Parts: sequence; C-alpha cells; structure tokens
Amino acid sequence: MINKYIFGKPFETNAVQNDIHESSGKIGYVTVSEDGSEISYTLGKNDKVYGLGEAVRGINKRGWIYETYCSDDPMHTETKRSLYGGHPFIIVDGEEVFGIFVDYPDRVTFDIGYTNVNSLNIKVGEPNYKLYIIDGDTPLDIVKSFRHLIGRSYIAPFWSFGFQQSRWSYNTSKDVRNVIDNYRQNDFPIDAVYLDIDYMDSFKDFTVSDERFPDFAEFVKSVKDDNIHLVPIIDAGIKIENGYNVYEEGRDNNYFCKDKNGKDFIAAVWPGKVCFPDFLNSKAAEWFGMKYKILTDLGIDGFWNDMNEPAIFYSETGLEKAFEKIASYKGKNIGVYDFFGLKDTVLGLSNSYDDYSGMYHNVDGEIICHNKIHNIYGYNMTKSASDAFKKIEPDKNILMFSRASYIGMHRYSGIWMGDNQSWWSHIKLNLQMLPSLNMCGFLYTGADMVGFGDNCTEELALRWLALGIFNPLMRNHSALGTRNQEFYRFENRTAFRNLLKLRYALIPYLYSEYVKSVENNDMMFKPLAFEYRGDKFAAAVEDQLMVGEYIMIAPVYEPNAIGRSVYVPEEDMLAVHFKSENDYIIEHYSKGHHFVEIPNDEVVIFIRKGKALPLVNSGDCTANLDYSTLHFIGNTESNFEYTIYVESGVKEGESIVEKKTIKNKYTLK
Ligand code: MIG
Repeated sequence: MINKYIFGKPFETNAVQNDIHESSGKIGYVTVSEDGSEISYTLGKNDKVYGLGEAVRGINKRGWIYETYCSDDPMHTETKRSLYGGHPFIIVDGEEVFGIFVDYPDRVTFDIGYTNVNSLNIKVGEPNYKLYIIDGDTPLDIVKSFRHLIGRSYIAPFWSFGFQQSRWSYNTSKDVRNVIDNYRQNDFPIDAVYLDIDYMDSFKDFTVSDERFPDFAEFVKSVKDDNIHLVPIIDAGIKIENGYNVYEEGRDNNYFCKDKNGKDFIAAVWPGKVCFPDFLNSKAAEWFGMKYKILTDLGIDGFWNDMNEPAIFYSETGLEKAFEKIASYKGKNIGVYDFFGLKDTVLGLSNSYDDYSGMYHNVDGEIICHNKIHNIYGYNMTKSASDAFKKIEPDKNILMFSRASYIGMHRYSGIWMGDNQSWWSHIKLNLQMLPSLNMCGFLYTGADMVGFGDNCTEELALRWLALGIFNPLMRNHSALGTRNQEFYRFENRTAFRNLLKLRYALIPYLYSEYVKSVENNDMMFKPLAFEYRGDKFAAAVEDQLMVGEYIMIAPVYEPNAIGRSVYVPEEDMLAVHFKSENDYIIEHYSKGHHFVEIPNDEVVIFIRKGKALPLVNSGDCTANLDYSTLHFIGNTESNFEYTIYVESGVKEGESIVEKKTIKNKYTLK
C-alpha cells in the first residue's frame, strides 16, 4: 500500500512510472512540518534504516547525515554526505516498517540519528515535492512496492555480464590491441575494453582521433571478430570550437544551458571551455541522443556517460571572481585566516553551488534554474541516449551506464559507483552499495574493480576480484598515473585466470538471477537482514550478501588475512571453496558464527539448503559459453530444477529473454 502526498508545486522528475492518486487522509508514520519542508520520525532504539542507493557507509544507514545531491567527488571517505547519484528513498525497519520516497530533484538531507541519536529528520530543499509513504510487512515488500511504482529496471545485454577491462586511458588502437592480446594469450576470458576520454579528438564528444585510432570502423570490426566490444566514454560538456558541428548545432539551435543573461553558460572541463546540452529541453535531448548514431554507425554498441552531475572544473564567472579575490590579497600582509581563504578560493572553483545557481534550463518554454533540478540532469542525458538507441538500433540492446543518476533512470541504464580508490575499505563499500542500489532499482551496477584512484597490490586485486565476480557490471578500471592493474600484470596469473573463469562459469546463474530480479521487482543482492527476519545476528551483518535466491557470499576485505568470520544464517549450508571452476572442496556448516579459512586465490560460495548452483564450463567470452555443459553443485537430496534465463534476441532495443527449466541434471555432492 502506497500513499502519495503533494507539497507545493513539484517539478515533474519522471521518477515514477506507475503513479497513484494523491491521498486525502492524514499522513501515516511521519510528522511533516506545516510548510512541508521537514519530515520527522522518532526511531526506536533498535530500528534500522536502509536505502539511499549510492552513498557511503553501511547497509544500515543509521548514525550519519546524508544528502541526495549528485556530486563529482573522488574521495569516498566515510564522512562524505553524497556521491554521484541522488536516491532519496529509505526504509525504516523497526517497531514500524515503512518506506519514504521524497520525489524532489534537488538536495534532500537525511539526518538519520546524526544530530539526535533517535531522530530521523528529512529536510527538502524547497517544499515543492511529492512524498510517497510505503507500507509493507517487511523491507523487501516495501522495496517491491517501490520498484513497481518506479517501473522495471534496465536489462543490460548478455555480453555485458562478461568481464570488461578499462583504464584512463588506452591512448591508441595499438594499446587496445595489446590489452586484448594479453588477455587472450593468457587465456583470461574477457568481453569488452573501454575507451576513456583520450580516444576523442581534443575531448570532443562523438569524434574519434584519426591519428590515434585510424580506420576506427575497421578497428571496431576487427576487435568484434575477437568477441570484444569497445565501450567509449561520452562526457556531458561540449567543446566550444568553431567548425565542430556538435557545438555549432547546439549553439545555433539554443540547445545549451544558459546563464542569467540568456547567453550560453560557459564552464571548463576536459576539452577546455564547454557548453552543457540542456537535457531538460526535449528538443535538445532528442538532438543529443541522435548524436550517438555517429558512433553506433561505426559499430559501437556500448557507452558510459561521465561528468554528468554535471561536473564543472570552473566557470568563467567563477574564475573571474576568484581572480578578483586573489588580487585583493596581493601586496597585503596575509594572516593565517586570509591564507586559508585564499586556498579555499581556488579549491572552491569546482562544482560550486554558485555556478549551478547561474545555469538555466529551458524546460520546453519555462526557464528553470539548474539548482532546482540538479539531480535529474545526468538522468536526462542518459534517457536521451536510451530513447535514441531504440530508434537508431532497434535490433541491438546497447550497453549503457551513467555516473550521475536519480530514481527512475534505472529504467534506461545502469550506473557505476564512480571514482573509488584501491583501498581495502572500498571492497566493503562495493559490497554495501550493491543492496542499497538494488533497493532503488539499479541492478546493472558495479564498482571500479581493484580501485580507480591510488595504487593497488596483487593481494588487493585478488581479494577484490573475489567480490567483483559477482558484480553484474564487472569492470577493472583505473585512473591516469596509477599502477597498471590489468590482471595479466600480476605474478600469480593462475589465480587470476581461475577467478575470471569462475565468473564465466557463474554467468548462467548471475544472469538468470538478475533478470528474475528485474521481473519480480526483487533485489539480486540482499542483506541477510532481509532474508532472515527475526534473527538478530543476521540483522547486524554488514559484510555478507545473499546473491540471488540460492547463495550467500562473504568476501575477505582485509590485508594479510587467512580467512574471516562468517555468520551462517541457516542450518546446513554448503561452503564451496573454489580454487577454480572445477577444482573445489566442500564443507558443511551449521547455523552460527564460524571462522572460515579463505586463501587469497580462492572464492567461497555458500549454497543454501535445498538449492543447487548451476555452472557452465567457462569460455573465453560470453558468446562462447556452451549451455549444454550446464551442471549443478547441489545442496539437496531430491530432484532439482532450475530455471535458466537466456537472451535469445533483441526487440525494440530490448533483450528477449527466454526461460528454460533444467531438471535433474546435477552432480550431488
Ligand atoms: O575528471 O575520463 O569517473 O571513470 O576515467 C575525471 C576520465 C573524469 C571520471 C570518471 C572516470 C574516468 C575519468 N573521469
């Protein structure tokens, strides 16, 4: 049961797809201030709070203050309030169980026991929003109702469940070839290689450098013959350059965001000075979406949309003001506070609220300031591409994921978790964000495996990979200047090969559980708290996950570990210690806390009682997985069936997925 309340004049975000009528009754559970700007609730001592999608900290969000505000921030430390996505949905799980969705496209602050330990206090930027209060017996019921409300999640193409290698940047077609050859020669399965900003000509969207990627169409085809998809990046900002047709068309048709004087809003990002397409203007969005055709015509069938919060290094006006301020210090005897003021002036140039306040959209005739709709900018960029793909390439399901997002964008694409670091704590953050994102409909997601910023080690890479093989978006990506971390760079290649192959052996299960979760508005990754209701130990587990209906994972995320403590939440779970897809030993565990030894070249999967895990013989890419080799590792005495979901074609840009029930074809251990 969902109740909807409207405050003021909300801006239509299109988060909701299956909308309901406004309730006339009194608002349940929470207290809302008279003007609507504050929503509050008193938390019981043991109440837990879930949700918020892409955010730092644990699965239980209690004990911190968060803001839904799309932010380009590459330091995902525990004291941050927001990351790239704005996902204002939470669930209170305690004496009362209910969900709150604040459908508002700018900043919403969720103080979840931060100011006062037992107070939940939500502040909405302006009291113009829709409030949905969702009833249900359990958090999972609430998630399902919410997901029904916001519509079906995107189903990524089957090939994108394979392993993908990225780096900022592979600069030339030779570099890309070299990566592919190394993976293939080492017998490491792989399906995609990424092109970061340096494939472009001077960072101009929808161009390809002739010098570094000559005969691009031919190159795309030649790697496709090797079963490799190339996935280029698209940035939000369009370089200002006379003669660059994308810029000229945008300028001439007034498709760019404006400043307060009605001139094109100018900021600087990678290409230097840029304009930002006004994705909230339907004509501009349609125009931009069709630009992807330039690349799909060259054979490209996957994209990642970056810098679409939008990220701004500096704006012209911001820079002018900063120079004035800096000049005012010149010749003065600068005190300590002046000095810090000077420093902050420079640091504050990027992604500043002032800049966003000086940026305007033309929402089909109505002029709206950016800081009223900030969180749906990246959403609309991504939707513009998705809408276009259905027209340009109806026979293909094109991979796409975005950095910025808002609730509702999950219908059009996936997201990745942005610029994390090669830190041990970020393995755990990867794990904790998966269920939170699933609550908000984002199922095709994953973190930059092995870490984006900073230098990784072989041990970290192996441990991260042991979690990474379960991420639907399984991508190794790293930043400019960091240590190379393609898996063939490390010493123990056998271990990396085995873990990569194990991923491919698991693809039938992962893809099936993924599609099932889409169809049932379910979560592919569940906290134990959602599955084992009433078990206080399960409720407190923050570092294990249920993956689909059959298995549990408990990855190691600390250095120099010989294993870890695992809470086994039910009787007789089977722990399968995989050294490789066909070299494993099995242990039986009873319900309770156990220390499980897990060397760093091993993955342990816990299979639930009465279930069996389907595996296929791995191949070098998803196209070469032979489903006739399907077999099971079972934790059941009786006959067993599993419904496998198989992508059998594409219609109107979406995968056609068929179900096949496999019976009795398992090896009982
Ligand atoms: O300012 O394109 O999150 O994945 O490698 C950095 C370069 C811009 C940020 C993305 C990251 C990408 C990087 N980009």
